[in-house]
Amino acid sequence: MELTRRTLMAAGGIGALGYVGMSQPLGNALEAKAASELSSRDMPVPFTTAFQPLQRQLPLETYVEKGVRTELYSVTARRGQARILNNYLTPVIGYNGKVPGQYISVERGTKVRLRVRNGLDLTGGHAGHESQGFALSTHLHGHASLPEYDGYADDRTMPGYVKEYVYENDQPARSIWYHDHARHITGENVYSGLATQYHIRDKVELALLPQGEFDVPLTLSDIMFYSNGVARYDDKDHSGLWGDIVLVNAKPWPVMQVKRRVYRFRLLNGSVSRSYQPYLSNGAPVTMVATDGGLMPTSRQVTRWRHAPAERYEFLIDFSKYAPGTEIRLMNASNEKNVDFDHQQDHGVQGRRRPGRQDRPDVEPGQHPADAHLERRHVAGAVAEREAPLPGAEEVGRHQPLEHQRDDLGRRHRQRLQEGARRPRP
Ligand SMILES: [Cu+2]
Repeated sequence: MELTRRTLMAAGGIGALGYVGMSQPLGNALEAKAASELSSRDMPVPFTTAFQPLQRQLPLETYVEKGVRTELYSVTARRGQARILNNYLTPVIGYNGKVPGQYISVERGTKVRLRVRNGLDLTGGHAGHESQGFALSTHLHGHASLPEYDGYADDRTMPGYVKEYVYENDQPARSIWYHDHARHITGENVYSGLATQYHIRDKVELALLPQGEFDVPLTLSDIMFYSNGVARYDDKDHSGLWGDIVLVNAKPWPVMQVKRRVYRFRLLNGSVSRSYQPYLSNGAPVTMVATDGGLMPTSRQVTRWRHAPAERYEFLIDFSKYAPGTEIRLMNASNEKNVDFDHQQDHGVQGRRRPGRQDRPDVEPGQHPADAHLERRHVAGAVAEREAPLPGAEEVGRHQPLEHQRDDLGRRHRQRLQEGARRPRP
């Protein structure tokens, strides 16, 4: 169905409060375009797909372990299908087979045990690595992980095995994410769907920023398809991959309805190569409140920012000041080298309000952007080195078959660790 601009707007008004999507301005196209082979009938039409909120994963168990509150999570990396296009189900590989994956949200100081099972194939695998099967390694990007839980590219978990990662979450509130990190195939595994958000909460953030349904995780990615709806991976011999369809939470250029109040967005760029320069279509600034390192010392009004792969930004948009029915798009003014995009329509995040409802602004005290001056943080009490108990070296990173899992890694000994070893890896 061909939608004209006018009918698109009308269609968007049904149930939608906002449009979420990204756009590319016309520019000099690169020589080698990596484009979908979808027919125009199957090609997604911007602003016709409903926004899909990320679902939160709940812990299997919560208990106290040596005085520390601990949550146990378990995910299995396996094949599944995702409804990305209207006319096809796309095969994906996701945590629990889901794309987008469910995110984890944990309070600062709560320990997380994350069991990642490899439920993928013993044979087959990605192009060029068939003999290895689908190896996995999980990296919690932005977390100060101990080395044995950091997801080094060669710390592989093979099909049929599980590795339990232990995360202390001893950092101030921030939006981080976990994704596959296996050697040579990180890009392909992330592209296939093995990536999702992970939030550390704390009291400072709780007092300042919107929560619950007004705290919205957005994961950006780009993708291209074969004509049958199967995702196509073409990184031009590891030089990069630029899909011609931009997804937000695995939906192409979706539409999100918003209420007349302040929202908090946690925007992760989960694209393999593409960076973005987001800005709002009406020229208004967003109130930037957090970056990869968590809350900024003070909020900033920002009209445009550069957003590279793997980076996270948290920002507030106050929709209370707009009349019902207003559309605001999140646009992309990326640079020319990053434009390799065949569908140059005006794609964007739009905030649209349902006409005739919610006449009064719905802004809660302490959540208005003007109040969002955040606590200045000090690097006080940092020490050069510390002592930390570690599993015995022979146990570290050992993979345990599914049927032989043990909660206790066994003998422990004390080992001096340089504080620097606890820094998160990029
Ligand atoms: Cu990463």
